Amino acid sequence: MPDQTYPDTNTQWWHNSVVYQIYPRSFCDANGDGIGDLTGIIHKLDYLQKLGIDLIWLSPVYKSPMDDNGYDISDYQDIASEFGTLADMETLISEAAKRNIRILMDLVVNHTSDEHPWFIAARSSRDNPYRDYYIWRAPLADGSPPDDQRSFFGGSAWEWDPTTEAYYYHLFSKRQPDLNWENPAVQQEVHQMMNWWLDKGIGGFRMDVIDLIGKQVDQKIITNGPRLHPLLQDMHQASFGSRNVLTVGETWSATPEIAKLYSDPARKELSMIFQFEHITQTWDPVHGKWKPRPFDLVEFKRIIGKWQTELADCGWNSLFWNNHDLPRAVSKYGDPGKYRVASAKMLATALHCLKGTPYIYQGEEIGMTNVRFDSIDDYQDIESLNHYHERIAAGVPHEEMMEGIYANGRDNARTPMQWNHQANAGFTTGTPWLKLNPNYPQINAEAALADPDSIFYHYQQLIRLRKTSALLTYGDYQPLLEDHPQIFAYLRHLGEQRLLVVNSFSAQPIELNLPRELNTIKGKGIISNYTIRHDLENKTRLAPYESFAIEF
Ligand code: TEU
Ligand code: CA
Repeated sequence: MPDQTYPDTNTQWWHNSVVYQIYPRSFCDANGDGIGDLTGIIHKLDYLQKLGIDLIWLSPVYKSPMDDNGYDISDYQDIASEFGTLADMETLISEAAKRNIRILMDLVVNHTSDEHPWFIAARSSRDNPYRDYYIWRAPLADGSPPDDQRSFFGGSAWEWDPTTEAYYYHLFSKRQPDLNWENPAVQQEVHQMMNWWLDKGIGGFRMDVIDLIGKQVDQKIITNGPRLHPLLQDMHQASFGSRNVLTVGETWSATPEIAKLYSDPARKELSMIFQFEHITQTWDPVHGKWKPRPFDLVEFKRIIGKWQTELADCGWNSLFWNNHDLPRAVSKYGDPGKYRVASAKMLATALHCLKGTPYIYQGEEIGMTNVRFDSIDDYQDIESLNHYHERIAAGVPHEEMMEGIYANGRDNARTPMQWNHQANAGFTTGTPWLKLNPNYPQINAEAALADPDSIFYHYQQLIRLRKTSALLTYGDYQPLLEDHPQIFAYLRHLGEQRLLVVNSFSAQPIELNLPRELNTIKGKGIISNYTIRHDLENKTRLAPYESFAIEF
């Protein structure tokens, strides 16, 4: 048998990279105004280097009125004053590079802010040259909006502009008007802007709601519109295609078939996408995230297994439990209480041993948890607030809506990063823009760094393994115990090498009944959240949230 370590075609530098997402507003505040900033991030680069990550996905830091915390951009080529200056951004890029860390910029081009000069010009008169940068439609005869399309943040997707007597289209807040991607001038502006950032030495882009840019508004085709893939191919060709960077699209609507369209290298579109099937399976089919369904591990395994298998030979997976829009992984899928540490490590192993590029969301590496503020006034997220008011007005009881926000509200992920046990967790010396999770005296980075058994060092170990193991990067995925409601187990194969990965999602000890030939394996344990196992003999009982991987 030939020694088949690395498949020799289509290997990319980002195949064994690990990405860390920073939500700048909540990461580290260096100047005491209560808002995280670029200097704060620079101060924490040594921490990230210690963790071992390769890239930082930086949520937007561009100039913005902050209607949606920076996902509403008024100047793509400048930095919001609360985050710092362009010079700070250049320092961040170069200081990160010294530590072998690259920066992924968040590319938010489905929409701009209503304060972007393009939109200010566009709304000034119907014949302004920028008019066609956005999507305008006449009212119906009775003055009402052209159709019944809804914004993701609640209310109509159409906003009346009294000056020019027309409606403009916005899939998010009315302060986030959608760009008209059918206009070649818009495409060129975006390509130029991307090249301007690429020339600064960034490592690539995370592309916000990129599956929306091919939309056909009048036909109500919003996701996966007919122009989507041609637009991405044009973008590839006109900007990042020659730069050897990582690109990842946020695509809530992707199926594995669609994911291959984006990430088949031969098609010259993106490196990979974020798919959300495993996320939306925990949402209510009608009421969405505000009416959570219990987590179903069997369904989850079916979904993840499908993605692993379908993209095995074509395309590439991204792997994530959470981000700035989603609840904290340990609260959603593990146990934020008694077994917080064990379950956070288990979740890390379960994800990081899959095939794909793993993404860690800030605070995940220390097991930060969801938050429950008593008053709706303590929440800041525009999505939670808009939907709260809309649904309360429609008769939903306050308590019911709060349960939805506790489970899935975006501020769960946005409470400030917990650095130490001191005032405001060391996040700021001022008044934080969003209240902290009161558990920071127990859960913080300083405590994690001081404890060799912490979740932090478990992540560090997983990241190191990915750097050295071709099996982890390229091995095939084979599911085990597919119908087991509490165990997520699988094999990875590469040539003669195999990896067995076992993860218990149970707070009780449970029996592990693997196929008989696996019970007798002898190998090398590479990671565990209890005592390391090199074999299974006489030890088929799993401790609460036990998780391990054995190479054999
Ligand atoms: O998110 C896209 C998006 O669709 C989310 O708003 C999602 O609908 C919601 O959180 C889940 O119900 C991206 C960004 O990640 C998000 O932060 C922005 O608010 C949004 O786009 C608009 O730019
Ligand atoms: Ca600040």
